Amino acid sequence: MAETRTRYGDAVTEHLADDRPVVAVANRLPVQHGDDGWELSPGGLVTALRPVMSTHSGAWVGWDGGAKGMPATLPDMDVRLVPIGLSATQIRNYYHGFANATLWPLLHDAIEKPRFERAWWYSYRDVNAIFADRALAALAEEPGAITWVHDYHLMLVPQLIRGRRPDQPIGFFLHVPWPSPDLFARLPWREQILAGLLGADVVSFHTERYRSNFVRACARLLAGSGIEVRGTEIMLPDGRVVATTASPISIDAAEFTQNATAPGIDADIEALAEQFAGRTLLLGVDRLDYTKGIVERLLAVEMMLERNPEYRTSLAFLQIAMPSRDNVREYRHLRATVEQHIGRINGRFTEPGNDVPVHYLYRGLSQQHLAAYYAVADALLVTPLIDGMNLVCKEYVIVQDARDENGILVLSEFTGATGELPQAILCNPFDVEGLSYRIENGLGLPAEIRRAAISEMAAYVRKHDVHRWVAEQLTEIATRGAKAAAAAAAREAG
Ligand code: ADQ
Repeated sequence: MAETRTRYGDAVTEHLADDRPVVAVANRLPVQHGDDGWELSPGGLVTALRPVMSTHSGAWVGWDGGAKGMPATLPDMDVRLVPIGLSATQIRNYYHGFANATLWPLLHDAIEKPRFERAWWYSYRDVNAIFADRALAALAEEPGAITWVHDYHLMLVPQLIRGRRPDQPIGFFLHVPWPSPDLFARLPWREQILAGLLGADVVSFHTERYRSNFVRACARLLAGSGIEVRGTEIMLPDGRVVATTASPISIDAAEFTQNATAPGIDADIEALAEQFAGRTLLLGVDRLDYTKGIVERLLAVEMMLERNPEYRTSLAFLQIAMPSRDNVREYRHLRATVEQHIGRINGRFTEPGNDVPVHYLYRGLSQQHLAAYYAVADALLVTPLIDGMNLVCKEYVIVQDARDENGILVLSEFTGATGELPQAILCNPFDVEGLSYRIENGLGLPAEIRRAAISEMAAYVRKHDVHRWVAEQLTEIATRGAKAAAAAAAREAG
């Protein structure tokens, strides 16, 4: 771990303008109990925040997930853990309800119908107030700290902190898309959510489109409240200015490169190469979520098998699905649907005496195991119907490049990542037949072209890695916070 700290430390200080403490506020605390005791949990947000937490002091405020006996600080880091316990009713109403069955589908273009329940909203308000109280208590112990609030679970927190700490630098980052104002307008509590976010000095999104959707929602739904939009800034009636930015998140490219070349991975790769020997391997890696286009991907593979009988023995598709939110009915339904499709496809196309064409793992894997799968896959199919960013595609190009491979990345145009990785084979997953042809055509590209695309995408991801994202975010929050405090002091004096 000491070695890890040095690596992150070098990478972060290279970018970082200041080293003030950070109080991060996110739905979940980033630790879990593993075989060797408490460890950092996997997942996009933890990966993103880990570098800053290894070089900054501060605190992380989040739900303990019901875990008992959690350590007081992050393993090997100078960051206090501030655990919040939630009742069974709060978990049902705030988390499974408002966060995952109202906001998640609404913010993902309502591809599943959002459910609106007043009891869920009241619980969301209450739980956001608890998070804000705990963040304020943590801030009292961290003079000069920056507050960094994350994601759709906590959109009221910036305003709740602002009300009690007018001079506090506050940033908010949304990890999911922001839909068009027409869609967002369906939310019965839309003004409250917008006002909650406008408590921050900086509200950030992955892409320019989400940012501009948000600003347009403010202009339209808060018209008459005295706000004024000027470019990317929103002027509030009390004189405060809220900046909005587009800041695509990324991965720790150095860490994935290291995973791809670590001792031990060769044995994993060899085992997989043997398992899929003589077959072209297509791979999907996702949380099992209806936004990820897993069904469309399966149907596209089915069409390929239908059109090309030789593929039935020469091609394999492996879907690795991480269990997710199985307390929400849409997710249980999705799992059943995915497993039905897999059963049907294998039933139709497994040739006697041969392996099945579709392989399926329903579990989380270690980063190193995942790297081995990325290394051997001839194609990664990233086909979300909508996805704020998507980190899996960035992980794949880094591992492929580190292993000098020439796999293809088939990437949905409805991911945030699409704007950053134009060398991918872009696809529209709603057009399942078109998707099946895109995959086929991609597999037919000459090796040098595929290799060049991987290498260009990897170079981009290495340059725009998560360390740079963290540094830019914190610098922006600190700068904007200082400006706001100076403006407030001037208003008071004058
Ligand atoms: P997610 O929807 O969770 O994140 P994604 O960005 O793809 O989606 O990140 C998933 C992470 O989980 C990746 O790091 C991946 O390696 C890991 N993972 C997936 N399947 C796994 C498995 N079976 N075992 C182990 N690890 C697995 C949300 C938004 C995204 C946004 C991120 C970060 O929905 O759009 O990119 O936050 O902001």
